[in-house]
Amino acid sequence: MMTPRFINIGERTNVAGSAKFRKLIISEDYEGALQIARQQATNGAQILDINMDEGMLDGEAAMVRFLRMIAAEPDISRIPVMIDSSKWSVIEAGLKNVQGKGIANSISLKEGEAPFVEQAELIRRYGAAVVVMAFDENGQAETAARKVEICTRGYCLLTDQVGFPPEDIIFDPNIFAVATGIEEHNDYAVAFIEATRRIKSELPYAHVSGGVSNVSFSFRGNDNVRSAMHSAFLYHAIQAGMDMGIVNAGQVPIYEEIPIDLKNRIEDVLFNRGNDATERLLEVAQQHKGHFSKPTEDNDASWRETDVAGRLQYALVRGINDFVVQDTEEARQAADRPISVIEGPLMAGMSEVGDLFGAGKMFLPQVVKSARVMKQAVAHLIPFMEKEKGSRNGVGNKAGRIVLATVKGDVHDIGKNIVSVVLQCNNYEVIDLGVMVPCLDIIETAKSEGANLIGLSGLITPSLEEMRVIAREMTRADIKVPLLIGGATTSRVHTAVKIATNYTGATVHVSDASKAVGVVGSLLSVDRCDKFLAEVADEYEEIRDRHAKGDRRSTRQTLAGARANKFKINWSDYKPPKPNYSGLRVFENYDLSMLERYIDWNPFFQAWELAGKFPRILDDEVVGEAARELHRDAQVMLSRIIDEGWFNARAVIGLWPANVIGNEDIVVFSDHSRKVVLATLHTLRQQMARDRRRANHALADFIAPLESGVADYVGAFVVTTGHGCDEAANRFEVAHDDYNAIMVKSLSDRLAEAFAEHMHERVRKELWGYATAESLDSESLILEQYQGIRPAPGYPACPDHTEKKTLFSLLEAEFNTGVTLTDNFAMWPSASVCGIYFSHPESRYFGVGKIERDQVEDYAKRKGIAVADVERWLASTLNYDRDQSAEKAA
Ligand code: B12
Repeated sequence: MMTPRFINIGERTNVAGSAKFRKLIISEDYEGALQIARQQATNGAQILDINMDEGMLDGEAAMVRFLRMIAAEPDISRIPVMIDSSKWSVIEAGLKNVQGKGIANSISLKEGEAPFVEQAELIRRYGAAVVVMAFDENGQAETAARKVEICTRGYCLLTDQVGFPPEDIIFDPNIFAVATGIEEHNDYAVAFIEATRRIKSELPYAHVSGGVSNVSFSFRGNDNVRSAMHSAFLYHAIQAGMDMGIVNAGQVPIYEEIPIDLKNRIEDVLFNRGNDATERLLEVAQQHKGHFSKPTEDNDASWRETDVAGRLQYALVRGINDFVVQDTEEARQAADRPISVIEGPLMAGMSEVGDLFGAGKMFLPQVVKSARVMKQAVAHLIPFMEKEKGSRNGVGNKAGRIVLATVKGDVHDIGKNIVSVVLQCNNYEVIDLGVMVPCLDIIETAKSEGANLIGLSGLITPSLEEMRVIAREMTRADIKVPLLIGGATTSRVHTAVKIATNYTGATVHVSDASKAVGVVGSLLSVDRCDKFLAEVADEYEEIRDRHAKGDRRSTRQTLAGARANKFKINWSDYKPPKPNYSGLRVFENYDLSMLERYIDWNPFFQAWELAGKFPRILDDEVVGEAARELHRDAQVMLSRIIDEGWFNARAVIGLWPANVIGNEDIVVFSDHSRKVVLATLHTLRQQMARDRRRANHALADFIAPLESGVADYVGAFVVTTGHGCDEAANRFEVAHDDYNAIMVKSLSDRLAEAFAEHMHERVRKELWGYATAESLDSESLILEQYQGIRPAPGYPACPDHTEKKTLFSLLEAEFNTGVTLTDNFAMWPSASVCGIYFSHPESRYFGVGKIERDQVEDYAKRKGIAVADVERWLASTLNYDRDQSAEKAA
């Protein structure tokens, strides 16, 4: 039963949640859309959630237009508006246009503290309240402990750092589906309720909200059971303190009126009582209605009965390559010239693919499969076209020529390859120079090939520096074509502040493959280019302005001050566990089947741009079908990789006596006498202004100082599953099968990460042996619910990639694993991970954040290198402009 203090959020004005509202907005029937808002208000919604996140829409414009219309309707504008978007620009546009006090939905710590604080400050300036998702750098919180931990962190930042009124903070600690058949999900409802109870008691004045319908997602198609579940869930969550939620109020039955048998079974599921709770609910649920399943097209061969053009088009849109050569040949024989097959049915099919992708109706894996059909068809036609002396690549008029490269010192290419495929699908010619490409090669190729655009990709932070250098050299070489920047570590801010300022031509950051097509299209369009560039220039100018102001705001304390607030462990009370052996252990041809259970599938789906958490993503209403198919294909390939031993997995693990000297240096000793120093690992300390409740961490804090007399230890590792990967990918590439080439690389990455996870478990349980009794399932491993950490150079806790050099020499890693380091400290082969092991129960991951010049100078002295070198490698970690600082010094 709902108590009066619970606030209903109406969600029908959400294009993602209501097909009717979406249709009205897309067809620009804003009057009709207004009716929906009115109905929501009349039906008792006390807040209106408005969401315009739809591929076909200009989200900002739609949000602004709708908000302005609402403002003129007194019966609607009497209730507050929640501006809901995953895009910050839409939220900001909404905040500027909302009447009265709005609510921004949502921000999170997903990208770390800096953007979180920046966005919160703006929201505060607009006087709005904020919804904070329980989502941080490690993903969405699933357990009560993580939900509370993230919300507490968000709360402290908002109240201490931003000065946000606590009563304007609404936490959304994630309601996830229960009764999915996956054991780990059984606690999701209790976790939410428990987290709500703790948030309400521990974080004064803050509110708790959530999307209630998620909880019953497993019962879609059975509205009776779903709404009974919502009612029961709300009954308990509200008692725990939940203040508001997205609920279809009119459809929630009164708690007391739910038939007792159904209610008991639902509550057993919600509270995870008994192993058979889901089955017992299913028994009743089935009395109401059976499960729906979509008819499969797999066995439907009727499409083979259409004409050849129809078949080619069908195969392209569905990515079916079984008959591609046969059909292309038939089409060729019927056509006047081979090129007509491309310009006719193939291009028609691909433009349908492009439209569907643009409209958010097809997803990346499906598009890459379509591209495979196209490539294989074109490959079949090329010899015939060459006979006719066809144009370059044998294909008719291209929309533009783009040079793509992963920059020098970087080996990552999955993202670049995906962009390349997507651009080719859209009729651009791509000259892909591969990985580790020196600046000069990029410039010379762009010149000699007359490229219309240059695209650079990079994964690790040293690549950011390389991109800046390339931009400068492009200016010097008098190149004028637009420069596109992409890859995991790149950002709009870095592009605007550091790269665009070094290039006289246009520079545009592109966050993912789907956006690449639109950006390239605008840049190469005679009509749209100037307007697009002017918008980018304005936007980047604003970013630079904000960045300059932000720089001044983000005060840091001195290194001495940060050291005084270091993370303190009482060493006199603690005896570090002694490893079962000391020195190196080498593993060759490691059994790949051992690694399968450690795979974290979430980054895999992210790489393919499918949004959602595994395994829920497989049942997702929007991307579920694409995700299932991709997962199925991945399983098939994984079995082949394992059964046929495609990769040679190699690892080296080292465990040594170690202590801290000074404040941040970990000295590694050759043996237990602790007389001979093998190497020193240098760590960096957080310098953000902190109150006493939170320490300024450095990884060295987790190891006993030498003067404590406590015998402590440290470990390190390099693992790789990359040997054999490029060869496997090449086999697919020569068969024009980018889909499987990208698939094999992304699986090799997943196995590398899984290998690191597996070896860490072996270290804890056996090689170091401090957690012999540990027994964790895959989910808990992914959530790192174990003692000890394994930070990797380059990760936020140790941002200095050059430390890999020390690790490699300690581990004799090149010899022991065949992994080498590039000039910029990327590892080759690409699917490799290295890191340091800490065993202390209080050791944890953190981000060093930005550091000041005093620490840089101290660090340079400790490492015995020049300050300028430290500044170069830690460029994106500096809290000051090193160019200005160098000028001052000079
Ligand atoms: C998967 C992953 C890995 C995999 C694979 C990496 C590889 N193949 O090289 C493994 C597990 C092996 C790995 C290892 C490491 N990783 Co890693 N990894 C990631 C992770 C989780 C995802 C990266 C990814 O593959 N994304 C999917 C692809 C498809 O996306 P993408 O490359 O960004 O490309 C898309 C867009 O950016 C864009 N795009 C890309 N290029 C271009 C180019 C143009 C022109 C355009 C228009 C668009 C465009 O379109 C693409 C498609 O949408 C990121 C974190 C993150 N969330 O990004 C960390 C991350 C990249 N890794 C990081 C680090 C530090 C490492 C290691 C150095 C750690 C270590 N010490 O072992 C190693 C280095 C590996 C090496 N070979 O040197 C850091 C880098 C930050 C930094 N400070 O340098 C990150 C950001 C994690 C973090 N938050 O600290 N990693």
